[in-house]
Amino acid sequence: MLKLYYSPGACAIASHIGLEEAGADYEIEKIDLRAGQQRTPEYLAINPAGVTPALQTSEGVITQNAAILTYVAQTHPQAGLANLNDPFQFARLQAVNGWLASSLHPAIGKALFSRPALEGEAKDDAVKVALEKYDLAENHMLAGPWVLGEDYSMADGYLMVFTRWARQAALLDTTRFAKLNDHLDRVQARPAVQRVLAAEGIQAV
Ligand SMILES: N[C@@H](CCC(=O)N[C@@H](CS)C(=O)NCC(=O)O)C(=O)O
Repeated sequence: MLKLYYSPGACAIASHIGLEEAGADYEIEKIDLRAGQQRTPEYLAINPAGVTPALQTSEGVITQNAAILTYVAQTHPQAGLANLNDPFQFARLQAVNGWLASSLHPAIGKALFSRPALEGEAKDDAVKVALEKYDLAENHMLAGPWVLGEDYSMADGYLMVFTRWARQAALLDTTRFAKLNDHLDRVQARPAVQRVLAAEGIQAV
Protein backbone atom coordinates (compact mmCIF):
# COMPACT_ATOMS: atom_id res chain seq x y z
CA MET A 1 0.00 0.00 0.00
CA LEU A 2 1.14 3.56 -0.64
CA LYS A 3 2.16 5.58 2.40
CA LEU A 4 2.28 9.37 2.43
CA TYR A 5 4.43 11.21 4.94
CA TYR A 6 2.83 14.59 5.52
CA SER A 7 2.63 17.51 7.91
CA PRO A 8 -0.80 19.07 8.55
CA GLY A 9 -1.50 22.02 6.28
CA ALA A 10 1.99 21.99 4.78
CA CYS A 11 2.57 21.55 1.05
CA ALA A 12 2.23 17.76 1.33
CA ILE A 13 -1.52 18.37 1.41
CA ALA A 14 -1.28 18.65 -2.40
CA SER A 15 -0.17 15.03 -2.61
CA HIS A 16 -2.71 14.02 0.03
CA ILE A 17 -5.50 15.59 -2.03
CA GLY A 18 -4.15 13.95 -5.18
CA LEU A 19 -4.27 10.51 -3.55
CA GLU A 20 -7.77 11.07 -2.18
CA GLU A 21 -9.14 12.47 -5.44
CA ALA A 22 -7.61 9.49 -7.28
CA GLY A 23 -9.34 6.99 -4.99
CA ALA A 24 -5.93 5.51 -4.17
CA ASP A 25 -5.35 2.83 -1.57
CA TYR A 26 -3.01 4.64 0.83
CA GLU A 27 -2.20 5.41 4.41
CA ILE A 28 -0.71 8.51 5.99
CA GLU A 29 1.95 9.14 8.61
CA LYS A 30 2.29 12.54 10.25
CA ILE A 31 5.70 14.18 10.47
CA ASP A 32 5.75 16.97 13.03
CA LEU A 33 7.82 19.71 11.36
CA ARG A 34 7.64 22.01 14.39
CA ALA A 35 9.13 19.28 16.56
CA GLY A 36 11.87 18.67 13.98
CA GLN A 37 10.74 15.13 13.18
CA GLN A 38 11.80 15.67 9.54
CA ARG A 39 15.43 15.65 10.73
CA THR A 40 15.32 12.40 12.70
CA PRO A 41 17.47 9.54 11.39
CA GLU A 42 14.28 7.54 10.78
CA TYR A 43 12.77 10.16 8.49
CA LEU A 44 16.06 11.09 6.81
CA ALA A 45 16.31 7.43 5.79
CA ILE A 46 13.01 7.93 3.93
CA ASN A 47 13.75 11.40 2.53
CA PRO A 48 17.35 12.55 2.97
CA ALA A 49 16.23 16.10 2.08
CA GLY A 50 14.33 16.23 5.38
CA VAL A 51 11.11 17.63 3.97
CA THR A 52 7.58 16.41 3.42
CA PRO A 53 5.95 15.05 1.34
CA ALA A 54 7.43 11.65 0.67
CA LEU A 55 5.44 8.80 -0.84
CA GLN A 56 6.50 5.24 -0.06
CA THR A 57 5.64 2.93 -2.95
CA SER A 58 6.36 -0.75 -3.53
CA GLU A 59 9.28 0.33 -5.73
CA GLY A 60 10.76 2.96 -3.43
CA VAL A 61 10.20 6.50 -2.24
CA ILE A 62 9.04 9.40 -4.42
CA THR A 63 9.61 12.96 -3.23
CA GLN A 64 8.42 16.33 -4.57
CA ASN A 65 4.71 17.08 -4.92
CA ALA A 66 5.00 17.54 -8.67
CA ALA A 67 6.47 14.05 -9.10
CA ILE A 68 4.04 12.43 -6.66
CA LEU A 69 1.06 14.04 -8.38
CA THR A 70 2.24 12.79 -11.76
CA TYR A 71 2.87 9.30 -10.40
CA VAL A 72 -0.58 9.11 -8.79
CA ALA A 73 -2.25 10.41 -11.96
CA GLN A 74 -0.44 7.84 -14.09
CA THR A 75 -1.14 4.93 -11.75
CA HIS A 76 -4.82 5.88 -11.40
CA PRO A 77 -5.74 6.85 -14.96
CA GLN A 78 -9.44 6.15 -14.37
CA ALA A 79 -9.57 9.19 -12.07
CA GLY A 80 -8.84 11.52 -14.99
CA LEU A 81 -6.63 13.86 -12.97
CA ALA A 82 -4.16 14.43 -15.82
CA ASN A 83 -4.54 14.35 -19.57
CA LEU A 84 -2.17 11.41 -20.06
CA ASN A 85 -2.80 10.90 -23.76
CA ASP A 86 -2.16 14.43 -24.99
CA PRO A 87 1.47 15.52 -24.72
CA PHE A 88 0.62 19.22 -24.95
CA GLN A 89 -2.06 19.11 -22.27
CA PHE A 90 0.16 16.95 -20.06
CA ALA A 91 2.95 19.51 -20.49
CA ARG A 92 0.56 22.29 -19.42
CA LEU A 93 -0.04 20.45 -16.15
CA GLN A 94 3.69 19.96 -15.64
CA ALA A 95 4.35 23.62 -16.37
CA VAL A 96 1.90 24.80 -13.71
CA ASN A 97 3.11 22.33 -11.12
CA GLY A 98 6.75 23.13 -11.89
CA TRP A 99 6.04 26.84 -11.45
CA LEU A 100 4.23 26.27 -8.16
CA ALA A 101 7.19 24.27 -6.86
CA SER A 102 9.97 26.50 -8.12
CA SER A 103 8.47 29.99 -7.96
CA LEU A 104 5.30 30.47 -5.91
CA HIS A 105 6.21 28.12 -3.06
CA PRO A 106 9.68 29.62 -2.40
CA ALA A 107 8.31 33.16 -2.61
CA ILE A 108 5.43 32.76 -0.17
CA GLY A 109 7.51 30.43 1.97
CA LYS A 110 10.15 33.13 2.38
CA ALA A 111 7.53 35.74 3.25
CA LEU A 112 5.66 33.65 5.80
CA PHE A 113 7.94 30.94 7.14
CA SER A 114 11.51 32.27 7.20
CA ARG A 115 13.38 31.30 10.36
CA PRO A 116 14.07 33.66 12.01
CA ALA A 117 10.89 35.40 10.85
CA LEU A 118 11.38 38.37 8.54
CA GLU A 119 10.45 41.74 9.95
CA GLY A 120 9.98 45.31 8.76
CA GLU A 121 11.24 46.18 5.29
CA ALA A 122 12.59 42.68 4.65
CA LYS A 123 9.14 41.21 5.33
CA ASP A 124 7.41 43.86 3.21
CA ASP A 125 9.77 43.18 0.31
CA ALA A 126 9.25 39.42 0.52
CA VAL A 127 5.46 39.84 0.62
CA LYS A 128 5.59 42.19 -2.38
CA VAL A 129 7.60 39.68 -4.42
CA ALA A 130 5.24 36.86 -3.43
CA LEU A 131 2.11 38.86 -4.28
CA GLU A 132 3.48 39.62 -7.74
CA LYS A 133 3.58 35.86 -8.27
CA TYR A 134 -0.02 35.57 -7.09
CA ASP A 135 -0.82 38.25 -9.70
CA LEU A 136 0.66 35.94 -12.32
CA ALA A 137 -1.46 33.05 -11.06
CA GLU A 138 -4.59 35.23 -10.95
CA ASN A 139 -4.15 36.65 -14.43
CA HIS A 140 -2.50 33.85 -16.37
CA MET A 141 -2.76 30.48 -14.65
CA LEU A 142 -6.45 29.93 -14.05
CA ALA A 143 -8.07 28.97 -17.33
CA GLY A 144 -11.30 28.51 -15.39
CA PRO A 145 -13.21 27.12 -13.79
CA TRP A 146 -10.20 24.95 -12.89
CA VAL A 147 -6.52 25.65 -13.45
CA LEU A 148 -6.34 23.87 -16.79
CA GLY A 149 -9.89 24.61 -17.91
CA GLU A 150 -13.06 22.54 -17.69
CA ASP A 151 -11.58 19.59 -15.84
CA TYR A 152 -10.29 19.48 -12.28
CA SER A 153 -6.69 18.20 -12.36
CA MET A 154 -3.63 17.54 -10.24
CA ALA A 155 -2.79 21.26 -10.47
CA ASP A 156 -5.85 22.43 -8.51
CA GLY A 157 -5.06 20.84 -5.16
CA TYR A 158 -1.47 22.05 -5.52
CA LEU A 159 -2.40 25.69 -6.20
CA MET A 160 -4.79 25.53 -3.25
CA VAL A 161 -1.87 24.99 -0.84
CA PHE A 162 -0.56 28.46 -1.53
CA THR A 163 -3.85 30.31 -1.79
CA ARG A 164 -4.79 28.73 1.53
CA TRP A 165 -1.60 29.98 3.17
CA ALA A 166 -2.11 33.45 1.66
CA ARG A 167 -5.69 33.65 2.92
CA GLN A 168 -4.62 32.53 6.39
CA ALA A 169 -2.08 35.38 6.38
CA ALA A 170 -4.75 37.87 5.18
CA LEU A 171 -2.82 38.37 1.92
CA LEU A 172 -5.43 37.04 -0.52
CA ASP A 173 -7.24 40.30 -1.22
CA THR A 174 -10.69 39.51 -2.59
CA THR A 175 -10.54 42.23 -5.27
CA ARG A 176 -6.96 41.80 -6.48
CA PHE A 177 -7.26 38.01 -6.34
CA ALA A 178 -10.95 37.42 -7.10
CA LYS A 179 -10.33 34.31 -9.24
CA LEU A 180 -7.90 32.76 -6.78
CA ASN A 181 -10.36 33.30 -3.93
CA ASP A 182 -13.17 31.70 -5.90
CA HIS A 183 -10.89 28.80 -6.88
CA LEU A 184 -9.82 28.23 -3.26
CA ASP A 185 -13.46 28.13 -2.13
CA ARG A 186 -14.37 25.60 -4.81
CA VAL A 187 -11.37 23.36 -4.10
CA GLN A 188 -12.10 23.38 -0.37
CA ALA A 189 -15.74 22.49 -1.06
CA ARG A 190 -14.82 19.27 -2.87
CA PRO A 191 -15.73 16.16 -0.84
CA ALA A 192 -12.28 14.62 -1.29
CA VAL A 193 -10.60 17.81 -0.04
CA GLN A 194 -12.92 17.96 2.96
CA ARG A 195 -11.93 14.39 3.82
CA VAL A 196 -8.25 15.34 3.57
CA LEU A 197 -8.68 18.41 5.78
CA ALA A 198 -10.46 16.26 8.37
CA ALA A 199 -7.76 13.57 8.19
CA GLU A 200 -5.06 16.20 8.79
CA GLY A 201 -7.09 17.75 11.62
CA ILE A 202 -7.31 21.18 10.00
CA GLN A 203 -10.12 23.42 8.78
CA ALA A 204 -11.09 25.09 5.54
CA VAL A 205 -9.99 28.72 5.69
N1 LIG B 1 9.24 21.34 -3.62
C1 LIG B 1 9.07 20.47 -2.48
C2 LIG B 1 8.99 21.30 -1.22
C3 LIG B 1 9.02 20.46 0.04
C4 LIG B 1 9.06 21.35 1.28
O1 LIG B 1 9.73 22.38 1.30
N2 LIG B 1 8.31 20.94 2.33
C5 LIG B 1 8.27 21.71 3.55
C6 LIG B 1 6.84 21.84 4.05
S1 LIG B 1 5.82 22.83 2.95
C7 LIG B 1 9.05 21.02 4.64
O2 LIG B 1 8.89 19.84 4.85
N3 LIG B 1 9.89 21.77 5.38
C8 LIG B 1 10.60 21.24 6.49
C9 LIG B 1 11.88 21.94 6.73
O3 LIG B 1 12.29 22.73 5.88
O4 LIG B 1 12.50 21.68 7.77
C10 LIG B 1 7.83 19.61 -2.70
O5 LIG B 1 6.92 20.02 -3.40
O6 LIG B 1 7.77 18.47 -2.23
